[in-house]
Amino acid sequence: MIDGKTVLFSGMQATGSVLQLGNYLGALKNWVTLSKEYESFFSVVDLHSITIRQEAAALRSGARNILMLYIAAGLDPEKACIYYQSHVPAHSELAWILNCFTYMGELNRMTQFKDKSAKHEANLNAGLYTYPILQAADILLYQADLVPIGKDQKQHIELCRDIAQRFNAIYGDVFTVPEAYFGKAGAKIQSLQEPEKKMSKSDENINASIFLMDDRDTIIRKFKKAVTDNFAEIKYDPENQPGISNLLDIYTLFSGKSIEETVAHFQGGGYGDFKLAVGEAVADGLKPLQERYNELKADKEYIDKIIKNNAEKASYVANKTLRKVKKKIGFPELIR
Ligand code: ATP
Ligand code: LTN
Repeated sequence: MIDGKTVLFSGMQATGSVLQLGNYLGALKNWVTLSKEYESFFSVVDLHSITIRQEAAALRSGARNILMLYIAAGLDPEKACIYYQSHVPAHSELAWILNCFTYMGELNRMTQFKDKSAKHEANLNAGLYTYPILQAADILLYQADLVPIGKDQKQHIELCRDIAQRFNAIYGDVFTVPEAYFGKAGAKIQSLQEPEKKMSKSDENINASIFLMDDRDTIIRKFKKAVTDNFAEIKYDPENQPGISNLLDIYTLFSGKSIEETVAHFQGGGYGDFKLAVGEAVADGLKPLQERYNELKADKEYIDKIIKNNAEKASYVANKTLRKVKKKIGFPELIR
């Protein structure tokens, strides 16, 4: 809570230059809805991105693209504070402090670390390991009540809650203990090529993910190629038919129809027709976002102004929490 207002915080990594459909359906779409009701902070978490090696120019342009996609998806940057994590040094400072309130046993249990370290064996850096502590700092700095995310981030929010509660137990009520928020559907969109694993920006197989700026033909082609099964029945059964069930999830999120209605509608038809319908629904659904993005891209001055103003707004709130934390811990006060 800040000044009696419920606070929302979330972020996405600037890995790659564009978001994928799971980022949108699992997180961004819910941010847009929730931000109308809450005091909101949405960060492009570029400090998190460097846990995987990034090329400088690509990181810089990718981070800006993602910030513009937040706005193109419908967030109002005058209301919601959209900013770069690296513009607010308080994130790194609080992360260090929370490092000293987190146990290695807790970090050892993090499944994202296990997955990412298997993928990046040649660069097993300490940042990858302590990544969830920086994430906890992000959330706690803004006294967030609610963190809208996809299912894969559940464990990180639980750790954040444990760290907050541990700190509060020692120093009093310093941090709001946040809750995770998952949408009713879309919290886990699967890869189109390996439907037993989640869709991800950094998948090497470009056919596995729909990127938000893919053009209509590309979207339809990727859905046509989507891996399904041999049952020849359109049925919602994520356990046995993960590919078809994923397509049903995606279709319902764009068409507004229920799973039952959709299954009834496509019953008896082939997978080909259904895949084409999903592709068309997604292409139509992403069109307004794509148009808005292209407009924003042309308006450098407007985006620069947002970046500047929001870095100040975020810093103000974050520094307030950081000062309180430092005082409680017993660091000597600044003499002015
Ligand atoms: P990377 O491939 O670099 O790990 P990512 O695509 O997995 O990236 P993140 O930046 O880690 O995306 O996640 C941003 C937000 O999107 C988080 O809230 C995360 O839970 C959500 N998210 C990511 N992938 C999916 C998915 N497949 N389904 C639903 N939500 C997702
Ligand atoms: N780890 C998250 C990104 C992230 C985040 C956050 C999400 C960093 N800090 C704070 C919510 C709140 C991910 O999606 N990989």
